[in-house]
Amino acid sequence: MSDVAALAATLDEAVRRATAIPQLSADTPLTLAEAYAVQAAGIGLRGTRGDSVVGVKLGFTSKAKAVQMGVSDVIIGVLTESMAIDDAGTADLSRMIHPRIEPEVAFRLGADIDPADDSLDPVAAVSAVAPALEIIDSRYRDFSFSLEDVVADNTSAAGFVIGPWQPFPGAALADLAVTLTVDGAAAASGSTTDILGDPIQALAAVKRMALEHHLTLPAGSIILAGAATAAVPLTPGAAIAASVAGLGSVSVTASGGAGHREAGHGGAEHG
Ligand code: OOG
Ligand code: MG
Repeated sequence: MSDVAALAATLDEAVRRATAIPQLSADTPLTLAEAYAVQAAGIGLRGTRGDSVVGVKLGFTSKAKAVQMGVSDVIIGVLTESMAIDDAGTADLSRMIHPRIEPEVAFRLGADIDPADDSLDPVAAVSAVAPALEIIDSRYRDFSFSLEDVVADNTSAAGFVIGPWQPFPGAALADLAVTLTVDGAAAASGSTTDILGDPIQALAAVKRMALEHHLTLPAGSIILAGAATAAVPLTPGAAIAASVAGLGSVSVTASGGAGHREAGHGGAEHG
């Protein structure tokens, strides 16, 4: 049996020091249930510093992401207030190790979702939808991990930016072109179909996984449906924008930060 609290503390320190650590699974075999317990304990540590939960995120809902990371099951993580960055704002890279950025679709809940309520359609609880950017920053060296490692590490969550909220059409959001630009040049492109066939499918997945992993989904929660493309490295000074056809666009600029600390690698890691 692994020591959940100690593993959560190790990951939490890696976040606070912005320094990469070896994969937990290298010394401590973890079950998926233990990995989610480590994730929850880590969110608890953030809570003791005054941070609060504002939503959830899915990972590996697109094939491009699963292929990029070599991991294919859908996973869920927790978004906290300290991760939020204003649209057109600045991401502070000095607090990150080897950040990457990816274009997503976000939902906002207008009503509570009780994950245990079988008769509740989670789509009916959504009030708004927006284009979004997620910044991921694995706490593991070389951004490499097993499924259990990345779950324990709160699915690499490090920051998110939500574009202008649009009223939720209540129906399909498939087949909308998604583009990611870095300093105005195309860096990745895809379609909302790449997110589970349609990002609204993320809502049922979130409800199911929230029940399984003891997460709550109160009104006001933000849900990130997962990246539509592979992630690209986020480098100091870069200006990033994502657009989702019909939903609008969202942007962020990266500060010139010291970041990029890869313990034991003797220097910077690029991408
Ligand atoms: C894990 C997070 C994956 C997504 O949108 O698929 C994710 C990672 O790639 O480090 O956020
Ligand atoms: Mg993501």
